[in-house]
Amino acid sequence: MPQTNTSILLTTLNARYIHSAFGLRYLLANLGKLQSQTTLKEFTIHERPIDIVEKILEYKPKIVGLSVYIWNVSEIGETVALLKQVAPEICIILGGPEVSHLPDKPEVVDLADYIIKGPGEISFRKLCEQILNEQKPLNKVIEGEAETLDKILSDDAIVERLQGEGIYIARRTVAKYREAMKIASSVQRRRDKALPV
Ligand code: B12
Repeated sequence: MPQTNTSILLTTLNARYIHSAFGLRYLLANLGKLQSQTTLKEFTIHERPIDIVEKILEYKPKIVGLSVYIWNVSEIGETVALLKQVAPEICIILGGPEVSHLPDKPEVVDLADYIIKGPGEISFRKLCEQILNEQKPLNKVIEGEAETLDKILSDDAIVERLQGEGIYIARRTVAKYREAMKIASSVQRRRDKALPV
């Protein structure tokens, strides 16, 4: 039975059932508080669009996020066209390499509500929060924000991030593992970065 509290459904059509979509898992891992109302469901390009749409509708999602790659672009186009016919109120967000290099855009882009180009981890969460809070952005194409690698997180910040995902651990536990991995404190790491090379 599909999970009933699914506001967001993350999905794609893999080329074979043995493949799994890593990109969707990255998005799910970065959804923070929205994770509990999100379901990840994968299909393959060998299933009929009508069957896929029927299964998607069973979740009653408000938002459907689809990963578009070269191997599924036409099947996703058929699926989205059908989904928009039967449930136009569902907000369709597309991402993935095949929709990241506009203006060389596939037809499915015209059917979708939003396109996130490039990395989706931060931008997908922000867009879902806006849509669910009835503050839909006006621009359809959103440039994906990249998580900067030079962002130095303190132990407290790591505790907070994990709490957002429902994992409760003490700051001293984070410190213990950080030290065991021979990673310096955030203060020291910031100092090291500030030093001229
Ligand atoms: C691992 C991998 C595979 C694996 C697994 C694929 C799978 N289904 O997961 C295997 C080996 C099976 C594979 C095979 C093929 N692959 Co491949 N593969 C990759 C590789 C190296 C990494 C993909 C990955 O996991 N990246 C990490 C994730 C996190 O990144 P991502 O998928 O791009 O997702 C991010 C964004 O795109 C975006 N995003 C993704 N989905 C969504 C959805 C929404 C709603 C939003 C908002 C954002 C979003 O956010 C994600 C996080 O930032 C990439 C190259 C690369 N460096 O990315 C090529 C790549 C995806 N493969 C490619 C190709 C062409 C193929 C093949 C067709 C090759 C062939 N000729 O056989 C086959 C067929 C795939 C299949 N499913 O049958 C191309 C796709 C080009 C395109 N325009 O779609 C890529 C980009 C390589 C390239 N530069 O040409 N591949």
